[in-house]
Amino acid sequence: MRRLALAAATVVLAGACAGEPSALDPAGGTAARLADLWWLMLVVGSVVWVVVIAVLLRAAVRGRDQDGEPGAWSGQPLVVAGGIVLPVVVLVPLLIVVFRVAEGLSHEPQQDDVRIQVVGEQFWWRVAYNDDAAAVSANEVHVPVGRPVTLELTSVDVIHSFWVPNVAGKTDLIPGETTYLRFEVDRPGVYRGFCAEFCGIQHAGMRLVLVAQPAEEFDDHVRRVAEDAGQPDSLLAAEGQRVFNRVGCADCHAVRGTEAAGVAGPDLTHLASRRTIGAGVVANTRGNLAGWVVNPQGIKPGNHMPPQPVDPEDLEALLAYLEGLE
Ligand code: HEC
Ligand SMILES: [Cu+2]
Repeated sequence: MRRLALAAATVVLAGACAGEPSALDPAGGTAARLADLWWLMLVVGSVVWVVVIAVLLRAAVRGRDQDGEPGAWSGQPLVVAGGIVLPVVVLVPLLIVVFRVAEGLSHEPQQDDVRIQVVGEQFWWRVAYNDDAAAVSANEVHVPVGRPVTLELTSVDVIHSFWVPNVAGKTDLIPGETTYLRFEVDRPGVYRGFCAEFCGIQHAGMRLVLVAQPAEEFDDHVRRVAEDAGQPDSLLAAEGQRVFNRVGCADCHAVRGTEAAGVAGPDLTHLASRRTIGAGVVANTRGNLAGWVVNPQGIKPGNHMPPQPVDPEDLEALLAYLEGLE
């Protein structure tokens, strides 16, 4: 009995974990409609379960009637009522509600939407604002609160799926095709997201951060993302820039406004202002950055950045440079 109580308490407590990311803690109308549908299904499913268990228990306790005669609740009437009428009465209204919710979640982009392009790559997200080749970032999607946003999603390798549970449902990113995810966020905040379709060894390490902020802040952000990198602000950082280009980082990474124009990896023009490195795997701190540059395979095994054998002095300079990419 105590064990049962403990198990029940655990389930109840776990249910109270409103900490994000959670599809049951909606940050906007789109997610709220999905959460409502989830609760409705839970309630209906629970009622059906309770009824079935009650009937089962009654049958188990009572057993067969003494006289061997079937009772009123048996045979064909029971099959018709319990097997056909009841499911139709329960499932058809539910189906209608599901269709109506799905219709309300139109994925078709509208004229005035904020448009953001997101490209899935093993194992990170390329992000661009307003179809602008300059306004490119990675692994962090900013959106304004209170305005409809359309994400234009595609992939360059395998199928990925974009999922920020507090904000909207999952949408696949499919090579050679564009899919749309339309949503609105009402509550400013930083929401965590994931790739929700197995895409390779680092699928679980393909995460992202969605930052919902007031419209002016969002506009500022997009303007800043579109800017070129500033000049290195110290001799050490300037040396770091030379190292960056010399040891081959520039073959895979772009720093706009410099000769580095690689496209195999995330754009690093404003790396220092991002919250994470390695697509949400670790926080963007000096220690993590150093660890990542020297041995990205140690932090995220199987990702597509090879280890970089950089001398300690060169690393010092490289870090000064990277940390200056605000
Ligand atoms: C062969 C291509 C390649 C080379 C060379 C390379 N990188 Fe990368 N880099 C990548 C890829 C791919 C990723 C994305 C890995 C992931 O998250 O799955 C990445 C990720 C990063 C990130 C994290 C970015 C973010 O926003 O998450 C940093 C920082 C970085 N690289 C710095 C460097 C530096 C500095 C060098 C040179 C010492 C370098 N890289 C060399 C391909 C490369
Ligand atoms: Cu993926």
